[in-house]
Order: sequence, then C-alpha cells, then structure tokens
Amino acid sequence: MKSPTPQFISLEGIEGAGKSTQKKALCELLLANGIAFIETREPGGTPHAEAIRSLLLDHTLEAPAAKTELLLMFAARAQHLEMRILPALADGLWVVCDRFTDATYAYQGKGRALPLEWIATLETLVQGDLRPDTTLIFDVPVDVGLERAGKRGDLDRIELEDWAFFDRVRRGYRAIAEANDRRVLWFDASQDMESVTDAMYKKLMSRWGFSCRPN
Ligand code: Z5A
Repeated sequence: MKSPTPQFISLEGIEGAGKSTQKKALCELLLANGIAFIETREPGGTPHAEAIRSLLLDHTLEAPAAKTELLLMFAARAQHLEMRILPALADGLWVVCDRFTDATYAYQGKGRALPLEWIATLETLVQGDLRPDTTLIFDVPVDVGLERAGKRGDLDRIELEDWAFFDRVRRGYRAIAEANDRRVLWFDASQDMESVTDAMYKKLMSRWGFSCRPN
C-alpha cells in the first residue's frame, strides 16, 4: 500500500557521491508508481535562495567566515521551506530535495567544526519539528568522490576544500546515519551506477510498498 501522506525525501553525500545521478533514478521510480512530486535542492530552490546559493559558492569573493556560511545556509533554507517545501507538502506533493539540514551538520558542523548545538538551535528556529521522512546517504571514499567531481571540472568554492575536510564531512554523515537508523538509508555508492540504483529501488519499494520499477 502506498504511503498515505506526502513524503519529504532528502539525498546526501560528499561531493561526487552520485546524489544527482540517483535523484534522477528516484524520480523515475516515483513517476512509475503514480506519485506527484517536486524536485528541488539546497542551498537554493527559490529565486531568493538560489541568489544566496550563488553567493555561497562563489570563489571569486572573499571566503565567508564559517558563521556567515552557516547563517546563509539557514537563511536560504528558511526561504525555501516557506515558499516551496511546505506549500508542496500541504498540496499533497512529495518533495525530493538534493541536500537538506544533514548537510549543515556534516559540512558546517564536522567540516568547519562549528558547534552542533548552534546548528540544532537554528534547525528548531527555521524548521520547527519538520525533518525529512526519508534521507538517502550515498557514501564513497573521499578519493573516489573527488575524482568523479574533478572530471566535471569547474569546481565551486566548497568543492575546492581539501581531502581532510571531505573526510570529516564523510564521518559526519556516518554519525548521522548511526543516530537516525529509521530515517536514514545508507548506500555504498562506490559501486557502479546501476548497482547503486538497484539497491536504492529495493529499499525504497519495500519501504513505500511500491510495486512498479521504471522500465
Ligand atoms: N552545502 C553545505 O555546506 N551545507 C548545507 O547545509 C548544504 C550544502 C545544503 C552544493 O551542493 C554545496 O553546498 C556542496 C555542499 C554545500 N558542496 N560541496 N561539496 P551540491 O549538492 O549542489 O554540490 P555537490 O555535492 O558538489 O554535488 P555534486 O558534485 O554534483 O555531487 P553528486 O550530485 O553527488 O554527484 P553526481 O553529479 O551525481 O555525479 C558526479 C559524477 O560522477 C558524474 O560525472 C556522474 O556521472 C559520476 N557518477 C555518479 N555516480 C557514479 C557511480 N556510481 N560510478 C561512477 N561514476 C558515477
């Protein structure tokens, strides 16, 4: 039986983990099962929030202080939630979001070493009780993620961080998965794309009671 309430789904991982690739496959699964949904991303998802994203990822400006980065992430999130995510859920649409607040815990909390209590306070302020219903974390060794992302070229400001930064972020995601085992589904994304998609379909079809796989 399909889940009666619209689901809020987030996808996470270090850069080059394959979130965007698997997000496409996830959307095909939803379509095949007759689910109406919106696709969005963070930071971004509305014109205002996309403007904040441009500021955040611009490597031609001076680097923002870690606190500035944190506050801008939540400023974009407040706008995105109010203008896009909450109205979609209220209309009965599922929401598929490339990154959400787990990224803040992993990148600003673990990567930049900002206190996790600050993030928790901002999370409550901006989101109240709202959390994703399902979070897919795609895990790859840092070398693999950086190599994949490097092939795309044109790296943004955060993508230019070093190996140790992404290793802290990766460990941050591991801690999130361990602390939230009902919400988080963990995938070994170092396998080929088809194998990762197959593992994702198996877990999600069982979780949501879906019967159709995309052709
Ligand atoms: N950020 C933050 O710091 N705090 C926050 O609160 C939030 C975000 C919300 C923008 O995110 C940045 O914002 C991000 C974190 C920060 N910076 N970093 N790093 P983004 O999601 O827009 O950017 P991204 O993480 O850099 O996305 P990405 O590099 O596009 O990664 P991806 O979506 O996971 O990968 P992909 O585009 O699907 O795949 C990358 C390449 O690998 C591509 O050529 C694929 O064809 C290939 N690929 C994918 N899967 C495979 C497999 N399985 N095998 C082989 N090759 C593969």
